[in-house]
Amino acid sequence: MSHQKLPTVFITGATSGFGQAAARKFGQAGYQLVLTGRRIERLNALADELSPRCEVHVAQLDVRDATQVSNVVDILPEQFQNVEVLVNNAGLALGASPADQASLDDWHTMIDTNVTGLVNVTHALIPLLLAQPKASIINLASIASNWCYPGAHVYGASKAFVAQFSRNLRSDFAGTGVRVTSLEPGLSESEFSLVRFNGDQDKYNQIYDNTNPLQPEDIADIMFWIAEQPSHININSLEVMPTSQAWDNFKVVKRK
Ligand code: NDP
Ligand code: 8X3
Repeated sequence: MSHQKLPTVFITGATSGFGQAAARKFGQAGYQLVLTGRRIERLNALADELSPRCEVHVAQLDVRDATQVSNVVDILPEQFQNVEVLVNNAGLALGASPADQASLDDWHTMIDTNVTGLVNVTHALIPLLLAQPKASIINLASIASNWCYPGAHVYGASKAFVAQFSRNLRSDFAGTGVRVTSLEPGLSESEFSLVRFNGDQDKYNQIYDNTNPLQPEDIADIMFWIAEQPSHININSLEVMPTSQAWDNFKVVKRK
């Protein structure tokens, strides 16, 4: 099959959840894909699935490692250098226990991935994005960027960084073709909650059972809609929850 050469979408964390669904959504529309993540066998399987429809380049990548990130970008085949969409999606939460019971290693891993990793990838790809007449950076923040809940401590703070970084990038890129969006989903069903609770399937079930959560395909559809906006439109931030999720009262703790 001959492919019409469309722009490239660079996706971090394409091995699962939102990133994998985004690969399918953009790939089915014919975009070229650069699929990255640490689990290379999953990337290869996804490339096999999608390559009849689009051109795919896979690269094993741990976003925490700035050298790896710049190597992957430096050796991108020429055909994939027209990066028009960056989906900065790789990320994780580890644990949800109160701060005094949290692991410092987990805190560092969340900051290294959600903050440093996202910054590493963004910095490496800015030159390619700026070279396009129209481009989009879609950063996966969270409702936890905007709202507090017990046990969110470093995860929520790392996503608040993503939201504010997105706004600040907008300031710097005003007047260029590069748009930036902070995408802020709420409860969504993916391996996210298995990772968060160290593979505990019972906790995973408790979180999602009877909630009708967002699905990765819902988020991928939204990413695609953001990227496909006419070039004069920038979606600054987009917060989305399942209908079954909403805010609750502030708590007031009575003196004993
Ligand atoms: P998943 O756990 O399904 O996917 C996470 C992806 O991130 C995987 O592909 C994983 O790939 C990748 N990843 C994790 N660490 C690294 C790393 N160090 N280097 C490279 N890739 C990494 O979760 P979701 O799809 O649900 O989450 C995607 C993003 O959306 C995350 O940033 C998450 O915080 C955010 N989010 C999730 C919500 C939810 O409720 N699910 C809601 C709001 C935001 P691999 O392990 O192969 O490297
Ligand atoms: C993931 C959504 O509500 O678990 O970012 O923080 S939440």
